[in-house]
Amino acid sequence: MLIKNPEFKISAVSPKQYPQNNLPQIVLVGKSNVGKSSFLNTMVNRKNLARTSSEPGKTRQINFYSMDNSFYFVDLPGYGYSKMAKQEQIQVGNFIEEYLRKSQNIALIIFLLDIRHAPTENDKLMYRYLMYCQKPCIVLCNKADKIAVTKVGKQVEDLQNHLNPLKDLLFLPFSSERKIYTEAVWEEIEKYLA
Ligand SMILES: Nc1nc2c(ncn2[C@@H]2O[C@H](COP(=O)(O)OP(=O)(O)OP(=O)(O)O)[C@@H](O)[C@H]2O)c(=O)[nH]1
Ligand SMILES: [Mg+2]
Repeated sequence: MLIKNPEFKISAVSPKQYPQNNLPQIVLVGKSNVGKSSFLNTMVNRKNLARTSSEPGKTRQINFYSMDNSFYFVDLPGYGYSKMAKQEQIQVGNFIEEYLRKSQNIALIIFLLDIRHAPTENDKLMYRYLMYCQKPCIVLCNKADKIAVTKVGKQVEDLQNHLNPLKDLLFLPFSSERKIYTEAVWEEIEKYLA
């Protein structure tokens, strides 16, 4: 899919700030620093639409980006950033939970993992929460450029065995650095927008 006009719309901290229309929302979920904001930039071919940082904890609110006024990408703050003040970690957790519970327009959740590491305790909690929410979900194993191309398939399989042994979710590799897996992800997204 070619997005002609990706636009930042609003940073929300409470449901009354969520866009008040029925456009579908594609939601980015994952631990801090896993590459959610970079994912968005990669998918729309922009360097700085969403702000990214090598320091975890860059995104602290719920950012809505309109894609040609036909759907939104929703960039959630990351969880599990241990250097963030406890109070703020709790607040971020509440934003995420409230959004997932209250938004009426979630078409697909894109759950990002780091391809190099086993899921963290927080990843497992998030996985269980997403299963409980029963919203459509796919899993991206990000930073695939950090491992040998020949190991990518096996690593994706291992992560799925670990988190989703029933194998009822789709797991795909991804890399914002290499930009070679974007087509497969767009194909999936398009299914959920149809
Ligand atoms: N090598 C590599 N680095 C990546 C990839 N995706 C993201 N990064 C880097 O990882 C760091 C974090 O990326 P962000 O996109 O800011 O991560 P985030 O998930 O939005 O983080 P929070 O906003 O803190 O939740 C940045 O330094 C990115 O350049 C990738 O696919 N490969
Ligand atoms: Mg971010």
